[in-house]
Amino acid sequence: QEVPAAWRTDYAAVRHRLRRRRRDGHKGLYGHVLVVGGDHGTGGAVIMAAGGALRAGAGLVSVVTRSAHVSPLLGACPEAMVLGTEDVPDALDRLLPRASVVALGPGLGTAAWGRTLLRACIDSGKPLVVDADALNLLADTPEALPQAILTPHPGEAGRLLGMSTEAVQNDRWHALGLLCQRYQATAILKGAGTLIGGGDRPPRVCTGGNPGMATGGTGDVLTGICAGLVAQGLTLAEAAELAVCLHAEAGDQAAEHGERGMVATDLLEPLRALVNPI
Ligand code: NPW
Ligand code: AMP
Ligand code: MG
Repeated sequence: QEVPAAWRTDYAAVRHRLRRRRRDGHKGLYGHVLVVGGDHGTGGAVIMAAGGALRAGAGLVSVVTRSAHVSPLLGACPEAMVLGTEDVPDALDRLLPRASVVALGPGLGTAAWGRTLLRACIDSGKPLVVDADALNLLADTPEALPQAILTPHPGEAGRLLGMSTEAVQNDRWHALGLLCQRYQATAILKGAGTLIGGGDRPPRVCTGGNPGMATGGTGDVLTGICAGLVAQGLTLAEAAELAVCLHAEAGDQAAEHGERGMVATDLLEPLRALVNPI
């Protein structure tokens, strides 16, 4: 499909938006990301989202997850604060008021545990980055989420729109428009040539990224980056575009060592330099 040049975006086009930090900056200035997810079997997803948020420059990152995942998470990511829902039943009530933004969905599952957490996060009125199983739950009972960035891959987009993955892929621009319209949200339609829409701005297509990124967890890292940028004060639409471009460029730098065998956490190291352009 022919795309106007002005709709194309990549890291080179958006890096100027990453200003240097002020000399007297402190962690309270850079926002608090709350990551919510990690049901049994998918605890790694919250570790990767927390890593993405920290590497994007969030001032503080907290996680609410299953208690079984608290120790492994702290081992992998000691910078994060974490509460387990079995140890601390009011974990979410304690952390939500302190959050600037919630990264909701990585590994959340679609059972009652995840559904209850999803409802509380939506009802909090906080800005949300809605991904993975939170999208699958939202697809069951759609509602408008004007304070949210939705980050579906084509399979999740199909569930959100009540159409097949193939139908989404056959007209990705149309699917993007439907996502923004139906959910009144900012939307990122992932995949080769990720699309970004919403927020009264023209849509964008990111020309970066590579098939090395087709590996479990890269989407969870993107969710963390989006939330980390919202925490630092970007609008949802600005954060969505910048996060997609940073993520794709990190993927391209990681792929310099080879696409096959790349893993999601390989994106975290290059991100460090990318969020600090000179
Ligand atoms: P198909 O087969 O073509 O119809 P699911 P998930 C489609 C967590 N994770 N182009 C494709 O559909 C997540 O956070 C935890 C075209 C594919 O089969 C979630 O909570 C990890 N189609 C949960 O697991 C690491 C595409 O979607 C289907 C496409 C389930 O998430 C992994 C798969 O999607 C994972 O992140 C594309 N570019 N991309 C961990 N270590 O803890 C996707 N599809 O069924 O929604 O499952 O994405 O794996
Ligand atoms: P998820 O399926 O949620 O783990 O997300 C996968 C991430 O990797 C998304 O950001 C995709 O855009 C990206 N990705 C996967 N495959 C490709 C590809 N072939 N080219 C560019 N990006 C890709
Ligand atoms: Mg995903």
